[in-house]
Amino acid sequence: ARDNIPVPRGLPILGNILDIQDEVPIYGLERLFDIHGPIVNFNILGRQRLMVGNVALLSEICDEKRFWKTPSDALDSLRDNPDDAAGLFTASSENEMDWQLAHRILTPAFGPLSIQQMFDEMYDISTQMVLKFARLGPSYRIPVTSDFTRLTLDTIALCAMDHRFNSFYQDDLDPFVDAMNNTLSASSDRLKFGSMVRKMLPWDKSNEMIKKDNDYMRKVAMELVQIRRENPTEKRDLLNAMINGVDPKTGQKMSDKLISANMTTFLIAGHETTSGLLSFAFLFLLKNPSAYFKAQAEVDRVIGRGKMEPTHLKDLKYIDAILRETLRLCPTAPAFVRSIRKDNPNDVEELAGGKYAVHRDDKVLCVITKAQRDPAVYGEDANEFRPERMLDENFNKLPQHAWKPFGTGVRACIGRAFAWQEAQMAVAMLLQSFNFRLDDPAYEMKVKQTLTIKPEGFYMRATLREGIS
Ligand code: MNH
Repeated sequence: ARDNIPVPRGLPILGNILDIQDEVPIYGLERLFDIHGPIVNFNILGRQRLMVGNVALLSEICDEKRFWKTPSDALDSLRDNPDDAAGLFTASSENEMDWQLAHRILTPAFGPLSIQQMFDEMYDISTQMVLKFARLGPSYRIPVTSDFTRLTLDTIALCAMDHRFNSFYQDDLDPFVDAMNNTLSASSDRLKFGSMVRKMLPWDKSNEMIKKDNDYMRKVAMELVQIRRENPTEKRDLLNAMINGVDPKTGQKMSDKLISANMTTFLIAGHETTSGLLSFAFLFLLKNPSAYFKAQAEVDRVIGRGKMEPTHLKDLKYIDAILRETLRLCPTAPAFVRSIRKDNPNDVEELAGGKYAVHRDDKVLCVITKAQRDPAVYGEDANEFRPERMLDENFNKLPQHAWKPFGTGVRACIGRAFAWQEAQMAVAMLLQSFNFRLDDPAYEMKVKQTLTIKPEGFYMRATLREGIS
């Protein structure tokens, strides 16, 4: 069964490195699917990897009885120092201490009720963005991903730990963002030939720099924990949930190291992907005027000219569909990795009724940029932006594992409801106040990948709508 999985011919030692070279690493992988089909066994510097790129195979790999998440090599540079605790995102699935404990304490803190209570703080930051666009006016060339990064970073920091980065009042993004971007680019560069060679050179400094950046981020997070310990508050934010939370199963609390590891995780995982989602969503809207007008009409009908309230969120059905369709075509976290569960007694798991085999040591890359364009599920127009297919009545009929931008199973995104509310609010509040247009009408989507993906070189202009002041 293993022989049925295509193995693209590669070079000695280097393997398939050259096959996947692309400015956007994920495109390199997609090319291999186009040549070899929905499952490929490729090799990078002697390390074998399987990858799947259609819904049928993805659904099997998402089976929680047989497989589970395994942190990918690409996350190595993000991984916490070995003597530190691991954040939820990078912890291995059998890590009883770090993942299980933090997961049990944090799950209610990310539940629907807690997220609703964050409405006012999210509104505060969104308003800062609206005021910025209004005051700078149509002559301001909005650097879309930077301004959405200001929004999402400030929002997670305020909601998670009552900290204000005040990014909308500064030209340069916070040094924390620089440190984070450096480690994210370094992770994604691991697939690039040039950087692989560079890393082997004795004078290479990249590992030292990653360590420096990681240490800086950890230091910022540790300070925030200490400040809170010295100045306790009643605020119901994530930091207090971690400091005061008691694990219902073991009665244990989270250590400061574990709290700060997760604080860093939230700051990173909590803004990069959502900012990419909003950027792609606005690009799709500006490229698809009929979707744009429907979304604006929905905002006018549901919210009107007054202040947005929490009760409006559930009625923004078309905006939900836009966000879902955006994450289908441009899942900002484009892949995840799974392997056979440790407690699964089978050393081989068969796929497609015995046609293929996954072995105990295999890591399987689930490439959702590809699977979420599977014509068998989404039809011949799978590559087109068509929010209607994501309206509730259609979305609820999709196969269970056809749409996985938030990952799957117990290791799925804990921040999904948070990200959703934040994105709904940003889209609604912006469409309520402004008419947008592309700065350069000829701009075509160019993707930049630093582990996550976002559009590059995308600028827009905002004009206040009539009757808004
Ligand atoms: Mn998030 C896990 C995508 C927003 C915090 N997130 C994941 C995974 C995906 C993902 C995919 C699973 C990765 C894997 O299997 O290896 N996350 C997103 C997307 C958005 C997003 C597309 C926004 C859009 N995530 C957020 C926000 C937060 C957050 C906002 C925090 C406030 N995500 C996490 C954490 C995990 C995670 C923490 C790890 C959960 C776990 O393993 O238990």
